[in-house]
Amino acid sequence: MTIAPLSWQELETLTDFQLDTVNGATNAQAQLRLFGMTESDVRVTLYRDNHAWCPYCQKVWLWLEEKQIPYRIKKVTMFCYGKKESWYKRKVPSGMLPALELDDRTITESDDILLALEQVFGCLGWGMQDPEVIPLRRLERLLFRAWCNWLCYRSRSPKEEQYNRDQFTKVVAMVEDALGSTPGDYFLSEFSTADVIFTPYVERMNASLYYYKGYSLREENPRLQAWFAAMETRPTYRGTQSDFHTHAHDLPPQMGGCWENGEPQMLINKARVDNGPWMGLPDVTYPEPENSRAEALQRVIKHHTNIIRVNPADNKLFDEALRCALTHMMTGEVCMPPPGSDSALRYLRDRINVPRDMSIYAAKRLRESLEKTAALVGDSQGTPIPIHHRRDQDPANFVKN
Ligand SMILES: N[C@@H](CCC(=O)N[C@@H](CS)C(=O)NCC(=O)O)C(=O)O
Repeated sequence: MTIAPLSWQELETLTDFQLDTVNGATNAQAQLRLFGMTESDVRVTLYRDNHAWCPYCQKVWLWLEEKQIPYRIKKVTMFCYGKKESWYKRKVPSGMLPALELDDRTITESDDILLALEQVFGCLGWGMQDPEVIPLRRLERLLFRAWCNWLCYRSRSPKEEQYNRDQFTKVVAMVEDALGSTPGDYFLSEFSTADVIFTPYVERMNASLYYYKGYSLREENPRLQAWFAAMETRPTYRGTQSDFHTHAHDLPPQMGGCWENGEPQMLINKARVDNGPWMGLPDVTYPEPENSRAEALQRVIKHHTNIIRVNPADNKLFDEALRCALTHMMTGEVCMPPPGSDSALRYLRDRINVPRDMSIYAAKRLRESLEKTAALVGDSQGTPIPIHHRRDQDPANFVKN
């Protein structure tokens, strides 16, 4: 059966999704986090990037959420997707992120930020300078360099590609040993700073190597698999967690390029991350929450005017097509979009960002409905996602009118 698209007003009645950004679970939309305290308790401001793409910002963000330190969030544009705010350059002339204000001090460099926070608020389990944590911090940097060498430089031969892969998997074996050397699934016997330090890049390695190299970090390494699963039990991590699609396309401009190896498994993985099905990808394993569709719907309704305005298609055509995709997502019924709207629907499918726009399962459900709806009228793709910059995501274009 096919049905007519619901109006925006009708769609609104289908979601009761609500998020208390200030005192509720960790989320990417908050500008203030109080954890039940009051604004007068706030001593910290975190400056992080608009899109939650900056790994060093995620490290500080996760730490503050775990320690439940009340803080403000000010979002700043990264060079790769727009113009750095002049007020931020006056504060931090290099424009680098993250930065943190603690009382009247401005601190940059994520490690220095964590050290300063530890001095005032205490450590998160074992601290940055603990003899147990220092070798793990070194191991994380070793893993980071091996990942960069494999992903971010074009191999001149299959032999070199294999060498870089072997160098990376050798360090992964050391990470597996480190994880196995203490009881439990975390780096030390309890969750600690060490896990926070590993989180941002291990998440990006899992995504990028799956997509560009056909290598599934999480599935091929049992202790990392268990570590990811343990991390995903934490609402703090779930709130900062991104997905394969977001990272596969946010990393190239940040890293100066990510090189595909063209192997059969890589091509299969890439097609799946770009075109679906997104359910079942090894970017998340905790069960899907019941309200994932309601969350996606609420987020689109909130921003639909801008979403329609920035889409390259005619506004009226895309308004109807988008309502068709949302109607399908909420009712399961087929809702035929107007002819010629396939590329517009896929343009949006390719630009949903996790966790900036919504959480991981909500994004998967929305992508799925956009793709199914687009496929009813054609196979045209949206304007390709740029790889040298991401000015298609410039926040200046999304300012509320
Ligand atoms: N060592 C620094 C590295 C910070 C860093 O590289 N930040 C990048 C983003 S991930 C940045 O601010 N780049 C400038 C920009 O992209 O606008 C730290 O640990 O904080």
